[in-house]
Amino acid sequence: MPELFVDGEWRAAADGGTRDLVDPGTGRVFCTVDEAGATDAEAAVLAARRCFDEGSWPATPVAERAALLHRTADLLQRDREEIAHTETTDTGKTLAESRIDVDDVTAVFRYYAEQALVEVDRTVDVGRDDVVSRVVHLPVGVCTLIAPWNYPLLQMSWKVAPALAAGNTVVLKPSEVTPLTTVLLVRLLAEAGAPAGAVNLILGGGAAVGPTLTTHPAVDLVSFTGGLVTGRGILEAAAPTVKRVTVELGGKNPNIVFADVDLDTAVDVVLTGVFLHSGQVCSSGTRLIVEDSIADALVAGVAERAPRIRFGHGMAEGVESGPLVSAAHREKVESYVAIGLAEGARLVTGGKRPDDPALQDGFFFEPTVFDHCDRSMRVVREENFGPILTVERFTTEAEAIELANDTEYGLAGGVQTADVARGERVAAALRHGTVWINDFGPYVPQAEWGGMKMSGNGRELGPAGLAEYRETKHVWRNTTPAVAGWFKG
Ligand code: TXE
Repeated sequence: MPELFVDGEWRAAADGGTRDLVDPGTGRVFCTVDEAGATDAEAAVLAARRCFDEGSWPATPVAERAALLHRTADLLQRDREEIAHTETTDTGKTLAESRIDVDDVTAVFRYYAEQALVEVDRTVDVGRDDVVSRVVHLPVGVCTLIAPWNYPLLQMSWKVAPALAAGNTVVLKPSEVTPLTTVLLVRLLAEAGAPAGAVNLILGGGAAVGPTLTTHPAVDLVSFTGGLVTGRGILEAAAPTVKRVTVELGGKNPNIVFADVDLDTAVDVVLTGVFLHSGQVCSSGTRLIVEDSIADALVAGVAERAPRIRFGHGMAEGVESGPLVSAAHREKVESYVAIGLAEGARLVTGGKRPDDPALQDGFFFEPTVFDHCDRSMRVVREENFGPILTVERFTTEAEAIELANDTEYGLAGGVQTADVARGERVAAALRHGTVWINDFGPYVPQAEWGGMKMSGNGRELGPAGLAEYRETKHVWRNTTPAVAGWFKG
């Protein structure tokens, strides 16, 4: 079956384009998919526009839209194993992680099915008996939804579920590196009963289809998750037509550890925070900011455990971490190891590809720790999206906060301390969209997710994640029209 979905039909690319997909765990091509060009992208946008303007989806009663989301959630669970296997082959992440992703995504669809029904329209008391004033909410229109490769199904679902719940029509553009679970999701949405044109799918490279999807006058909103440079370009591309744009652009996330913590627990939190999914997480805790008096012990603890992380193909039993997503991405991560070394950071562990003969074909990279870093270093400041932990030291609380906020990003941060008041104080002072106290990483559908500063604008998840996809309109009705008498002539 072809992989592009336009106006309710599966089709191949107009120009016959295809792309080979590579299993990052083996380095081998495992399938070939259709690859769209600008003509297909435009067809998808116009199909979404027609569906929106003719009203089949926006006019569907909200309870029916919610029911479709619930049906999709049921289907995600029905196909959980197939989807998880596909995600693991496509991204390299472990099967356990992929299963968690499917369950999380299911919860997101259910959350927005319920959230869609929450009444947000209101009447306004304007202080006059002859006026009825209402504030109502409407779908924004045609939404382009662009997702990256690290959490393909999850990040697309954070966009699709609220967009459809609010009555928008959508064009999905997954990463060309990892498109397969989005294809499965679109199949399920169609099976669940999405009308033709409500959901459209374009696979393709950003440079080939991105301009059409982000500049076309028929598109009202662009929601993008990906890298900072691409995000900036999309904001600029969308500006001439004044589209609504929300972007989540990653982070360089601090994890502050005070000396009063239980050391073993702190080591574990730091390890999980930075090395999960080989560091390919936008909220990864890459900057360890540790109180000087325990720094040596904490770094030694992390350096002792990091090499024991069990690598392998994501599908293999007992594997704790998979490879990086591509050869090109591994080269980027390697370049940051070279940068760190050149900047004088002290390499404590890792910094290279594993020696294990069984890991030579996949894009594996060892968990890496750089000690004695400072914030002027590029390896500390720039997102490399790999398994690299940098260590900075502090002596006072104020210094820890200052270091943690000294980044152009602002997505997530953590503070580990036994002192509850201090944990709350530091959390309040951090300019990051999510702050964990004595933890690092959890999120829930009910709580907003997004960045401050150059980590982006707008929010996903939570009520705000639905509000992004709604227009607000004020309707004023004069019940007894009469001459105002303002102009006398
Ligand atoms: O991302 P891109 P890349 C960061 C991470 C990584 C870097 C680059 O640091 O090393 O970004 O990764 C689509 N118009 N993050 O190059 O280019 C593209 O096809 C429209 C952080 O893979 O941002 C894909 O679907 N779309 C991030 C999506 O944008 C365009 C997660 C993301 O790709 C486009 C991933 C264009 N002109 C990487 N060009 C996070 N926030 O979690 C590309 N795309």
